[in-house]
Amino acid sequence: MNRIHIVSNRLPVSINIENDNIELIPSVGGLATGMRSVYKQYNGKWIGWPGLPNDDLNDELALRIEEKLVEEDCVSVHLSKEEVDLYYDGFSNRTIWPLFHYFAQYIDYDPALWDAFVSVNQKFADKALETLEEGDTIWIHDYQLLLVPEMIKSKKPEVTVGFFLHIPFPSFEVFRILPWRKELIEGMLGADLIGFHTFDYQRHFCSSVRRLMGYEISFNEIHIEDRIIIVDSFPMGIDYDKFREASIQTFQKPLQEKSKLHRELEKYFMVSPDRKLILSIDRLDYSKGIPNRLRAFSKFLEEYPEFIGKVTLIMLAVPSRGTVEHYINLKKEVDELVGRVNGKFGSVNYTPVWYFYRSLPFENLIELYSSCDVALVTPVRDGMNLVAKEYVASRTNRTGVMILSEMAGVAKEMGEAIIINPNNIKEIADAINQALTMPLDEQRERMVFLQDRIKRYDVFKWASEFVKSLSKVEEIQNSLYAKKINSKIMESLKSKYKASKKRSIFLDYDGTLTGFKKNPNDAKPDEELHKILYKLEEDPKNTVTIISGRDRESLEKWFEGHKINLIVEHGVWIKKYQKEWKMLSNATDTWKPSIRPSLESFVDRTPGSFIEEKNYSLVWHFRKAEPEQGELRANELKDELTTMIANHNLEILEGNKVIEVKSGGINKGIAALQFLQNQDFDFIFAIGDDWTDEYMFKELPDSCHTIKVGLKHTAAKYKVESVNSVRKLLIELSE
Ligand code: GDG
Repeated sequence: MNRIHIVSNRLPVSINIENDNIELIPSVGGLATGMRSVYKQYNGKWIGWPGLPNDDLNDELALRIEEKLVEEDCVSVHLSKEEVDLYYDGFSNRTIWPLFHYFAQYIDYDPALWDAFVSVNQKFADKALETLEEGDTIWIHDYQLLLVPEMIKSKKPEVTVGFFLHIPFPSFEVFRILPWRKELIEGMLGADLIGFHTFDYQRHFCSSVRRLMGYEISFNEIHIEDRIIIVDSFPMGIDYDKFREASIQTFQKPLQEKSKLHRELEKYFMVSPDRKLILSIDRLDYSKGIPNRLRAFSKFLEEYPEFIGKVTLIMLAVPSRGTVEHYINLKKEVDELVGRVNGKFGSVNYTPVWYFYRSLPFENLIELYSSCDVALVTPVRDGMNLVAKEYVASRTNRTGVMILSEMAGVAKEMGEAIIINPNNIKEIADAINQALTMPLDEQRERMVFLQDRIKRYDVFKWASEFVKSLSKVEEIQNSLYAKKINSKIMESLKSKYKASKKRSIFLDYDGTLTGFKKNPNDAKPDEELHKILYKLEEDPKNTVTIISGRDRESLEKWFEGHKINLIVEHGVWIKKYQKEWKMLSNATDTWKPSIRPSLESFVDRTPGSFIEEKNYSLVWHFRKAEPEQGELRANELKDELTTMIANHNLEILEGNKVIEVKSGGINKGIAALQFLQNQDFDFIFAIGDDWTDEYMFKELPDSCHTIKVGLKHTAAKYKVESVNSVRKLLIELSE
């Protein structure tokens, strides 16, 4: 694999300017650690905002900062104060953040924020585009940059694009609230690989893609006109060894080297050996469930008074987004709750909650992790939650109990924790009691499992798994493109076309000559298509045949005046130019009364679906049905029909959002062969998009030019991407 670049809102360094001296301080967060290993190893650049609005810098200073960043292989995206305000504090944190964390009541719908989000995303994309070279791969991170994948893909389709979302992806019922929902999905779909922390987020995303865009999704592949996108889950890990080693060192430090906090913690335990500490660490964010945690702790002291005076909750709340109203209110609420618990249960010698509203150095964090008996992690929504993993990694003596919200992504990997519903105060209170009274053996048993898993799938493994999948996606794309018609193939096709004297041209209709419509009767040929076909037909060497699953009536009406043959109902009927309709097979319709009631019951149970009746087939259409229900019912119907058709000579065809039951013994392949019988065509061309056309591709002799529309696996010789490419190809041939 060639270079891999990273794009994220912030660069992995912060800039400190003191006495005109510029210092770059590397970030120690999980993302920075994991990604540093990737972009360094693959000689890439990291594109992001350096964290200082450019209004604060004069030109000379800005230039010197830039030089420093270049040394670190960082490319900075410059943002003004106003841009940061509208794009970051604004649309990212006032609109997307509450929406994706199910806080619909907090969403800001201001269109000015959206406009800024689009233009700043474009700035990131432009910087990335300047950096990208042929063969490069790019990995974009998180909810601030949801539009960047498409902005890159549309300009440089050959670049492999990865995207990872660090926060939850909400259910469609919540996501649909947003006026710009479609734009966000389109933005993300610019990526070739889209990663989430959990399968649930992945499934919610796929559901939104299905419902908003109508794209076909099979397993974890999204099929769009000319591309396949892989969606998968990659639960992010931590730098396990760093936490473990730091924890070991903490215990080995001589007294005089211990921090003030550490000495305080040791003093706390010295008063009485049965004293216990509970730890809570988060950014002060409404998604983290801090008020409920305090309520639950209060309830615990109320219900289990024997612990009053013996248990302290250490609560570290790191200031965050302090200018946003909901965060200001949250801070007030938390302050009040802490005051209330301490007022109610505290005494001269006992403070139930030690509350720190600040960020602490890493060393202190480790001291807290390794000294506290219980970790209380109770977010109401959390993409992953790395604090839970860091606590586990720091428990070098393998004791300690984790109480964990089922709403955190990390709960999926931590079955050995005590799992709670963060809105159930009583349940959390009981869980605290269970944790504090858990025998050491049981603690160790649980901790061993937790540690093994988190050690194995650490942040480096997470990053390398994503990178591995990126190169796999690249391979899949390459194999899909392998048969794509390029200029060389086109030239050869054209010269064979020119050199030939008698040509047969088979054209499928829906999905080939024209796109799919919600209502099949709306798919009439447009002006452009008429012109293309007239041009083909006017060449006396050409015999043009539309070969389709449609019924006789619409095609006959639509192509009146064309010098064209029609083969319809998948080969049951044929109408040669200026001749009458003739049956190609001995199809019957006597079976219809026994099959129709079954289809009707599916129509009744599946709003939006309907039956189309052809002479020798019945078709159940579900394009207009709710997509997931449609797919589900289609599978049910296929099952049901399979047992029903046993006594009739019938076939079930699965087309694009349709299930068709038809008289057996005929298909497009057999029909095309019958048509060609006893004729001496020296150029046979067949083009179609779905698997009913595959019969044609398989049955026609090897010398024929068979072409699949779309990138799926096929028996055809070549592929083109879309209806548009079909039209271009026909125009080029006939010229
Ligand atoms: C987002 C998603 C997802 C905290 N206080 C201090 C401090 N921290 C460090 C922790 C941990 C990190 O901050 C917090 O990470 P989380 O994962 O818990 O939460 P978010 O910041 O909301 O992160 C989240 C994550 O992205 C990764 O994908 O897990 O769901 O919301 O590493 O150690 N570090 C120091 N002092 C502190 O006071 N030094």
